[in-house]
Parts: sequence; structure tokens; C-alpha cells
Amino acid sequence: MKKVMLIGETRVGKSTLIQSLSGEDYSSHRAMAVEYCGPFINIPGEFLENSRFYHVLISTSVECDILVLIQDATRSSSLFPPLFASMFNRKIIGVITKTDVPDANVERAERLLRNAGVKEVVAVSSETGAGLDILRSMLL
Ligand SMILES: Nc1nc2c(ncn2[C@@H]2O[C@H](COP(=O)(O)OP(=O)(O)O)[C@@H](O)[C@H]2O)c(=O)[nH]1
Ligand SMILES: [Mg+2]
Repeated sequence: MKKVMLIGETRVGKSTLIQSLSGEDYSSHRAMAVEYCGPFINIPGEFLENSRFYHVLISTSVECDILVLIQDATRSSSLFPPLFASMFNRKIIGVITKTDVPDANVERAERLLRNAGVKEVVAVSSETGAGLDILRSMLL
């Protein structure tokens, strides 16, 4: 598996997704520092929520092969600014999480990711496992 860095707001499901993909017990405590878990680099939401920390995202991204931008399907907004993806010189995949939740809106989440400049998008649920095999194959 490639080295994968995850970026998304707090509580969008980054830690849960790492756990689902790795099958390992990765405790989802609130991280306040960049965390390394096998092939995954988990970026705390705070680093996206304050553009003052963008340099950390950019410098850490050189360690990964693939950058995963995570959008929670239950949220009506996104902190990814327009063309956010173009800041990085890496393959980018957009992942929509929580597609199992009744008020999830996958089309809206996809629009928010496309607006951020993401070309490839996959919708998943860590709860039901939907979409995880497709995502796994994209990370090989
Ligand atoms: N229903 C549902 N809940 C999820 C899913 N992924 C994460 N969650 C829940 O969302 C909350 C935040 O998840 P977490 O992985 O800690 O988010 P992080 O802050 O991005 O690491 C937790 O209560 C998870 O159980 C999902 O696919 N479906
Ligand atoms: Mg987390």
C-alpha cells in the first residue's frame, strides 16, 4: 500500500477510516499533532481549520504518495477553499464519509470536493463498509 495522508475537518471520520482500512486498533483520540499509523499520516483537523498551518500540510505532504481529502456527507459546508488540491504536488483522492447516515447528501459532498479541485471521488461508510473496497484498490 502507498503512503497515504488524510486531511479533513475535525470529526469527519479520519481516525475511523484509518481503523477500517488498516483493520488495526487505532484509537481515535483527538490528535493535536501529525500522527503516523503504518502507511497512514493523519493530519489533525486544526491544521486545515486555520490557514496559518497550511505550511505544515504542504511540507508533510512530500512524505506521502497519495493525499486523501475527506468530506463528511452530513455537512453542508467545507473548509476546503476553491482549488485547495492544487497546492499539492501529489495524487489526490476525495473521500466522502458517513454515507450511511440518513441525512447524508453525497452529491453535495461531491460538489464541495470538486470545488476544492479534486478529480477522483469515492463515497464510503466506515459503519457499513460500503465503498471501502473501491477506496482500498485506489490506494494500492
Ligand atoms: N455513521 C457513521 N459515523 C461515522 C463514520 N465515520 C466516522 N463516524 C463517527 O464520526 C465521529 C468522528 O469520527 P473520527 O474518526 O473520530 O473523526 P476524526 O476527527 O476525523 O478523526 C465518531 O463518532 C465516529 O464513530 C461513518 O462512516 N458513519
Ligand atoms: Mg481523529
